[in-house]
Amino acid sequence: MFTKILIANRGEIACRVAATARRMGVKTVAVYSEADVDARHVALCDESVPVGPSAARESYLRADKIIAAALATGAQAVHPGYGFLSENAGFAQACADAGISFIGPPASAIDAMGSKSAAKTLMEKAGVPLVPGYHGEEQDPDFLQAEADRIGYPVLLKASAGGGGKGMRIVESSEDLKAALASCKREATSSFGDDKVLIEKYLTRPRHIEIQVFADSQGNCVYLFERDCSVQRRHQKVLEEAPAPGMTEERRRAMGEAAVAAARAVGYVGAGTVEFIANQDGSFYFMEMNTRLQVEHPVTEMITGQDLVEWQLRVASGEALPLRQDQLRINGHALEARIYAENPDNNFLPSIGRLRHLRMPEAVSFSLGDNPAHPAAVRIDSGVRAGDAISPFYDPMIAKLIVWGCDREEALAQMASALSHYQVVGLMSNIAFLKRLVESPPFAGADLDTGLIERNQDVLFPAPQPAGFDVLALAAVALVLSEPRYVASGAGDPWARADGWRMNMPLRRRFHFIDHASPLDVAVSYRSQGWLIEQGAAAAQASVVRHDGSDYAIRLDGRLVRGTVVIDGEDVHVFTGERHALLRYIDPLLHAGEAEDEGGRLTAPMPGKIVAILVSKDEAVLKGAPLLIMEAMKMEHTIAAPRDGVVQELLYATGDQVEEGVQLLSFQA
Ligand code: MV4
Repeated sequence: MFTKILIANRGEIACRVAATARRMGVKTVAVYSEADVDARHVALCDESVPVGPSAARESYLRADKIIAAALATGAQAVHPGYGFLSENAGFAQACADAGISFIGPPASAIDAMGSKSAAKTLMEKAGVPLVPGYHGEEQDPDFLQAEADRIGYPVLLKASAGGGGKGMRIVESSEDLKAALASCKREATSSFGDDKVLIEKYLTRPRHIEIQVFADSQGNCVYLFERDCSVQRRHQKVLEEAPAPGMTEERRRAMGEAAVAAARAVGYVGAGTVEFIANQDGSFYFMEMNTRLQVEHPVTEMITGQDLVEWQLRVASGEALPLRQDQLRINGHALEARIYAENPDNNFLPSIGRLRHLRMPEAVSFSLGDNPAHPAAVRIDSGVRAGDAISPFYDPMIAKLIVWGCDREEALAQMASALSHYQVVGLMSNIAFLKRLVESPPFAGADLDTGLIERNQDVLFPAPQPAGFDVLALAAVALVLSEPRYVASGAGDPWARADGWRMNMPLRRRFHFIDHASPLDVAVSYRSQGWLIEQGAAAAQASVVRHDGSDYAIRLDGRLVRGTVVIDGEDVHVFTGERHALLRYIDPLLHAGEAEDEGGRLTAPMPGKIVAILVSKDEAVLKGAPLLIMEAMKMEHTIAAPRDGVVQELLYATGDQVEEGVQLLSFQA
């Protein structure tokens, strides 16, 4: 076994590899770009080497720098992870030439699977089923039309050099073929510099089912069963599971043996995935082979009880596969959801930012748990921690959430529950979308195909629901309790009392929220034991049962309501398990103050009494920090810092009456 490996990657897969290496007593070397100086994968490795600027092209994709780092640190092997250099035959060869083991297949196997039509020819020879079609050299339009007529419509034209859905045309009938062919060839030329196309029978409701294979350098090759990755959006996988729903033992063996034949045909060594496209009736055809470990490998680990990274290290160091085919079994069901920093309501645009608040369900990381017979119910593989940034430089995946259950139903319930307990503040995420997806009738009922998301837009992208009373009550209570006079309580200061004690009760305050562009007002009246909360026609007596950081349990007229409230500037996030509501908290006087703040003068917006001064002279405050509280007409109004700055002079004291328009304090930005 190696004593030291270099991990030529970042993020969750780099952390994933580091975790197994550590468990096996293998030292690790991280590489990192400028953006990743403080990244989790660097912290998890024993050593680290900088490899250049943030842009991947100048760092993680620089084979020369990665190999130099391996040589400089004495690493015997390089793990490429996925993406970046993982399927780069030139890199695999350069490692071999430098005397470093590439933890992956030989360069020749990567090359053989790189070209679509060449791979098809190889697979055909190996007896691997192909979609009925034509993938030869002859490109004469009349000939191709005759081939399409023979195959039967609809057919799919695919650019031979293409991939990922680019350069594809569905043709419904013979009359449309020539025009589609010309357009497909134009796109193939401009995108890939090669106008060669192939024709396939078009499968109307296909499933994406892939087989995990593993080969060693001694001629052994096994399959570790299948994963169903049909739930995709624009060729990006969203949910993956193992085993595939509806798979029969007979079909599983046929697909597994076809995948092993595919791997053997290219002299494969290491972890690989053979992708098939399957009809609803179960018939399946080879699509392509991914010559690396895949993002979704954990679902296979959970159902087989095997650590695939451990297998990779063993195989790369020359050992035989740990198990034979007849020793491999499927245990239970696993699902993986990819948690992304993106906005599902805006075309899944990546959402860049910092993870200002991150709460995860109880889970193991990068492992199967302690009991191989009963794997961990929840596993999270992530490359980021609370406070880390999702930058524009790399893939915006936050984490992979993996669950295991005795059967699919149990796994689905685990997934829904885990997603409910996953809280992210600071950027948009797809968590709510994933929850709707796993609970949607077609997914829950395993009615899977690659068009599932497209076809179920109404269920998956519902109109936003306005925040309910409980959510607004939690937000209002959290805002009251987060005010400095409650937090920084001083003995003898009546304003520090959380029980709502007031000299002239009752005091009624109004909170203005905006929820999906609709204003919502909540009135809070102080009572001896808590508050009366009113919103629209609803009202309830509220009291605090528990308050621990951002977690609240409040009683609303005898009902216990729990939630997490994260106040992030004017954004108030309320997590109740059921949902994540984002309310914009509007302090009208904060905004009035902005308008009335000229040259550091902060003026009273109305006549009233100063009831609390929350800052002292020379204190530095951040924009939006409450400076003092006025009371006018039995309502409290907070005067907040218009920007980051320093309090210079306090011009009034607690208890003073002030006229409208007088300067309250001076403030230096
Ligand atoms: C197909 C197909 C239907 N029939 N081939 C899309 C990307 C490329 N790698 C293969 N793709 C497809 N090929 C035939 N003959 C439907 C797709 C397809 C798809 C395949 C797998 C996963 C998701 C997909 C989403 C849309 C289309």
